Amino acid sequence: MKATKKRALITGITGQDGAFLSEFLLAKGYEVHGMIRRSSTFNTDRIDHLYRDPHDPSAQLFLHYGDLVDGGCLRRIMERVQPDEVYNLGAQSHVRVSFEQPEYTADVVGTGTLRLLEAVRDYIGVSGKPVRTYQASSSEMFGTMPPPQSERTPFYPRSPYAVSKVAAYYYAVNYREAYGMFITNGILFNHESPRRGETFVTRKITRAVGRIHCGLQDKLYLGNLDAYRDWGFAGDFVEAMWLMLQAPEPDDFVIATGESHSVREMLDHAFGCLGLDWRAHVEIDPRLFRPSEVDHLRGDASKAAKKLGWKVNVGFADLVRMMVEHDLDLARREKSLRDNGFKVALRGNHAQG
Ligand code: NAP
Ligand code: G4F
Repeated sequence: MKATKKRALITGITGQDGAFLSEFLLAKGYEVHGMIRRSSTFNTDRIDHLYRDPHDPSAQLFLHYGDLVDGGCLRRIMERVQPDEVYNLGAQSHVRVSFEQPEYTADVVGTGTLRLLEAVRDYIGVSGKPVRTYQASSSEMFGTMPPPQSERTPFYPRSPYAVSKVAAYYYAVNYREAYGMFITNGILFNHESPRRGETFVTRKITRAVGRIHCGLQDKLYLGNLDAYRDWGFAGDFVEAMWLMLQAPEPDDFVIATGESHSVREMLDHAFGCLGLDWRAHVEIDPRLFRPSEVDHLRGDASKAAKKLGWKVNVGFADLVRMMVEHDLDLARREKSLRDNGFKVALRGNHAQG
């Protein structure tokens, strides 16, 4: 390892944000280390284009097996990587799934953050290195509080996921105050991209649009169409994570576009991109409703604009178009496979996401 390069450790590197952040940090000249979970199928699709064999002298991305439920491995990874910056993005991040798996979600999202902070604290203790940590907090923590939500808005979480994120948020605040550690909470509102997991509503919709256009699918089953979200572009949001760790002091920042749209409006835009009418294809499946919903998220990111110089580059209409175009291309490739006799699985509805 070259001593001159800044070294970052990312948990959740195989997720949407992990992939964008890795690209961003590699472009800035960082040596990037990611923690990945052992899986029976490969789970590195989003970062495969960045990976080189570690024997290759030009390799700058290194992967380590680990899990936020395993404190021992977190300590070993800290000692092996000796990072300057830690980005804690790992999570069971699906709100509805958290109602099905509340204990597991709490273990990974809440206690997992505590385990990581303990590993960072101990590593700082032995090394004296002033490691900076980013905690992936969420606008879900605001729950029922009316928009616009800012750093001053109280939390009212509405799901096991959100409650666990609130716990993680306060672990981060407490470790910052108790031990003087540089830990920053990024309270990020929904951010999307063509790399978004296919059971989150935006991607579920744009995947369906592409497949409906190509004749691979006819129906799209959704839950609550009346929820409003502040949807931004993930590529813009990872820059904010990095900016937070370059600030002179640790703090908490809301990151959002300041504009919200309903799921219904998202349908209008996405189906409209290809001249389709969603009303002919969308059906409501009550199993996709949540036991308690978050009705309206719209963030006020003026503190991040002022203190970090962060701003939105990709607006809602461009984001939706980017995702539809990507998923149309994907559907065309699926169709070509199907036309040549291959079976194409329409995943996404397997477990009612
Ligand atoms: P994502 O695509 O669902 O990725 C989650 C990552 O966490 C994946 O790499 C996943 O690994 C990993 N992970 C899951 N369980 C883990 C465990 N037990 N130990 C270690 N890693 C584990 O999520 P994302 O959209 O990139 O979001 C990144 C972070 O920001 C998450 O903490 C999320 O809760 C938070 N957040 C997201 C948004 C948003 O709108 N995207 C907004 C606010 C906050 P596998 O690939 O192996 O599953
Ligand atoms: O896309 P969603 O699943 O995202 P949600 O619940 O807002 O959570 C995402 O953003 C959070 C930040 O605010 C992150 F912390 C979290 O990790 C995740 O990335 O659902 C958005 C809205 C909800 O109101 C949901 O009820 O869409 C509604 N919806 C309607 N039908 C649906 C569906 N959501 C999903 N996933 N699937 C549906 O069929």
